[in-house]
Amino acid sequence: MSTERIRIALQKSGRMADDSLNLLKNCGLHVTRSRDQLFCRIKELPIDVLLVRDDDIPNFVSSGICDLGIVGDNVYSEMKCGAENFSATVLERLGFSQCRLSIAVPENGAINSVADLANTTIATSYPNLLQQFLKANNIQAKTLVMTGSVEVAPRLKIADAICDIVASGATLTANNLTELQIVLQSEALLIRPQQKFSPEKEAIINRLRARMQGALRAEDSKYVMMNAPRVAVDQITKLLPGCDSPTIMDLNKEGMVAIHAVCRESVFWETMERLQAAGASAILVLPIEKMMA
Ligand code: PRT
Ligand code: ZN
Repeated sequence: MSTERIRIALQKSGRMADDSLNLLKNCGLHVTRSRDQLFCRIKELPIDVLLVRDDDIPNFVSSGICDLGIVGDNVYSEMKCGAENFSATVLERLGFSQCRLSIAVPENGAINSVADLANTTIATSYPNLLQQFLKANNIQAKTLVMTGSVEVAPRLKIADAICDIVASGATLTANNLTELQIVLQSEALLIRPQQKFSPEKEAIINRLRARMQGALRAEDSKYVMMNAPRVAVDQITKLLPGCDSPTIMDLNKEGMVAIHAVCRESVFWETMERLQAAGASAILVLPIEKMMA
């Protein structure tokens, strides 16, 4: 019997922890853990989970301590940008933990464009990505590295601008800052080392990856059912988001059909209103639990 197992690094606690474990759960993998446990076994597939701080994940994967990792693009790209001999690559973009790394400046201040950043001081926890951005834009500016509370730097007059993670923008507003420029759009990534593993390990990784793709696809997809006059089928098909061939079945009523379709994008209330206006009735939108291509 094979003894090969793969090891995946996930954030132990924090903004990505629950969504990462949830993704594994949606892949049919259950991680049982007690508080403070750093290492867990998964029963369903030969996979072990290492729970660590997110900052450690890119290096753990790059150096081969772990075979896979789930980490924010912001953390991954910052490490990749700064480290020599960094060998972790992106296997899959996972869609959750969306945020952006942005340069922000005081509202109604002297900095109104990227060019105005010349000769300023910018506070950030992302010095490598910031320097890369400044270099690409031919701007000389000083970087002040801070590990937290970056948003208070302009108020303390220790920096003119900041380069930090923004999600809703509420933190910027609360600190009288306004977003000037997006440096990186971020989301959770599944990463792996560049070098190939044994065929056995590659097979486990491929299985997990296929399940993740299926789980992510199912999350965005909906099963839509409705009744409609047969003459409206073409128009209704065009209105269904991310769907090319619905199933059409005759109803026990002259000229009427049932339409069933898998929509690979969100179905909003506006879409349902348009379907109704096109003649559809009894419109049902159902979640899809699992999907395999
Ligand atoms: O302990 P550990 O080192 O593992 O975690 P951490 O404290 O370094 O990171 P954590 O848990 O805060 O975030 C993990 C990852 O979630 C980040 O690396 C991002 O990829 C992603 N993420 C998504 C965010 C946010 N949204 C977010 N809003 N990371 C940080 N923030 C912070 C941001 O720093 C700023 O202070 O939230 C504030 C801005 O939020 P808004 O909504 O006010 O704009
Ligand atoms: Zn961290």
